Amino acid sequence: MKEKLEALRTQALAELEAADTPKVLEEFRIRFMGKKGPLTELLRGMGALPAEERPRVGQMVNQLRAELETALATREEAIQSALKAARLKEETLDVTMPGKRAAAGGLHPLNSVLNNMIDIFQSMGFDVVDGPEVETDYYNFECLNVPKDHPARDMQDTFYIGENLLLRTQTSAAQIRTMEERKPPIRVICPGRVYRADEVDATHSPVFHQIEGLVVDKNITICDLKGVLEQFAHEMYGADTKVRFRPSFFPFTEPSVEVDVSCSACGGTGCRICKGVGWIEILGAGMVHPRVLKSCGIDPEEYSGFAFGIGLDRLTTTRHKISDIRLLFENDRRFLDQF
Ligand code: 2NM
Repeated sequence: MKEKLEALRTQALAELEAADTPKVLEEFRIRFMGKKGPLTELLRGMGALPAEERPRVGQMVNQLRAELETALATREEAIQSALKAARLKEETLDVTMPGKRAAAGGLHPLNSVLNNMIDIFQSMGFDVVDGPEVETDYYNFECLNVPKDHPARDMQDTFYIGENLLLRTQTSAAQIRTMEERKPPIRVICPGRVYRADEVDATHSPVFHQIEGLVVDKNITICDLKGVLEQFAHEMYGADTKVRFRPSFFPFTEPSVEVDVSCSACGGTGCRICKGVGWIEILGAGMVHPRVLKSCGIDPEEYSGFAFGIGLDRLTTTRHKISDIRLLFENDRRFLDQF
């Protein structure tokens, strides 16, 4: 009997030693200490023993049970503290690690060039005005002296939304409204998105950007136009940039001009960027047609004015050496992050 107990003790202690998870430990408890375990069985089998041996054997069994219970508790504690240590190690936070920096956004290249232009015109006393992108035929064409049969009004050039509604093809409408609302002197620029039903390629997009400007006052002449636009070109492209005015035609101005600057890439000798001519066209302008002034309630006998329109997109692509205008509209972070 004593040997049997001794063997049981050795086996139990060995199993306890090997137990390394709470689950294995619980299995051990049920198997050895439970109602169907060997200890209970031994006590139950004591009836077969001679009466004088029973107290001693009972004592030995109870002693073993007590010993195993202590060993079990000790083992349980050891397993729990090992688990806790492992968890603490895993959850360790190294507060000295460098942090992850949040990426700061930047201005879209169109906006940085636009801001640059706005600064230049504001320093010459221009206000910035705004207008809707959906316009009426009246504000987009009629009021600007664009005749009914003018090719610009063709469905193929203009996105019509309805009989009289369209996506503006220029920002002039905002200036017309300004003339209707304010008394001269007027000095405004109007930057914004405009739309034309162009075929899309590397240099054409159906949506692009314009800044149009307007000055109306007494005694405004083409000399004011030249002075303002030369100043703009010099601030935009550098003081030694040459500027030339070529006669042109627009229905809303008379006379009309187109303005070129000497190519900043080659200095005017001719290169790939200026297609060998040494000049780059940057804007169209002219003296506001008397009929346009009259349509807006301004007396052309008392006042005169000049207006201009500058394309923002080509200016941005040449300044940043961007090869394809479509890149400006795709909002690909790999492209935008370069600015
Ligand atoms: C251009 C060229 C010439 C222009 C005219 C007007 C308005 F509203 F005053 F009549 N705004 N902008 C104008 C004149 C625009 O773009 C190439």
